[in-house]
Amino acid sequence: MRNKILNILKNTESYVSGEEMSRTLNISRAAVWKHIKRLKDDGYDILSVTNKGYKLKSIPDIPSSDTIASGLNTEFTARNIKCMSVIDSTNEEAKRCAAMPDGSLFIAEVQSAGKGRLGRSWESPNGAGIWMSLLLKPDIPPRDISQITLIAGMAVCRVLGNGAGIKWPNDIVIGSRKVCGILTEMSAEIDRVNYVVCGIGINVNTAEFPAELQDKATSLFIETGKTYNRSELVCAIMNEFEPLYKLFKKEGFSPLLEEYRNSCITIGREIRVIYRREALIGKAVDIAEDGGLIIETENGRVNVTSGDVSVRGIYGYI
Ligand code: BT5
Repeated sequence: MRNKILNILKNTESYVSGEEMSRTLNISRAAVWKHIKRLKDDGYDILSVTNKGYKLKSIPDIPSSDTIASGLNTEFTARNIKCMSVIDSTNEEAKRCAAMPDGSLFIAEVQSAGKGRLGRSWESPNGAGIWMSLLLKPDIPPRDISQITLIAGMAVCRVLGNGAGIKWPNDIVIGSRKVCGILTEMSAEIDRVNYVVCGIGINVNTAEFPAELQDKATSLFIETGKTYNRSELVCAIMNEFEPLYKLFKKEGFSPLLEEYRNSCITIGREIRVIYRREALIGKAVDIAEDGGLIIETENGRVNVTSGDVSVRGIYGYI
């Protein structure tokens, strides 16, 4: 019921009366008032004016199930949300809760042991960013799972808009600095996926990074001078992710290739990549049908399906 009230308030520019809401939702005016009071207690700034009714002024920045759910238009993505104030890593929590339904979302205000790839750590300061993980149970072969990272990147990139680009496979960058990292993990048998956890970390309102990250990392706040409502961003990303993911499950990565190529800043650049324990140097020329990065090297073209890529001119690689 709270979500329904919130939806009405969000979708009404001016005031909406208690009477109108009680009629629409078929509950008493006292019940409407109680829900409004609870929303206010949770940090929603709601104006109440006699003879006019209620008007939503702002929603709290701390992502909660309510603030996220009220803006979703998904079928199953983020329909179950676990919001936490502190956790080691939302990816770890999603794994511990792997019995929860497909599409469950885990989100935390702060991570005490945020993880990057290959045992690296992910700086996740309190309240400054979006630290979240999606639990997914796709019926696709394990070899295609890495493409979920690409899809999550596309969803984030669409929401962040012009200026943001994807550094293949898992970084979103603005200019030459990283604003978002994605870590996809899975539990699988040889030919069957049990579950996938797609972790997304976005620096949103971070004002300053530790010295070792200052040249490599950026935030939306640093780039634009504005602060952003994290719940709204989470919603928007979930709403973009689901149709991309559904299409991918049905038809594979090919229908998404064109958009991925257009968003990928790696193409056309000199790169260095460690692939199958070998260092390859060359020029990234395209994205393959399977989402791999095609590199033109001295010895011909190579399709790299996973790897740690350094792009000349980005994060200090010169
Ligand atoms: C990644 O790894 O970029 C994946 C990051 C995934 C983070 C999310 S947050 C929610 C979920 N729960 C988790 O525990 N993780 C996921 P990688 O490509 O390995 O990049 C890691 C490197 O990025 C580090 O070694 C640092 O150099 C740099 N780094 C660390 N924290 C950063 C930050 N907040 N912003 C930008 N760069 C950062």
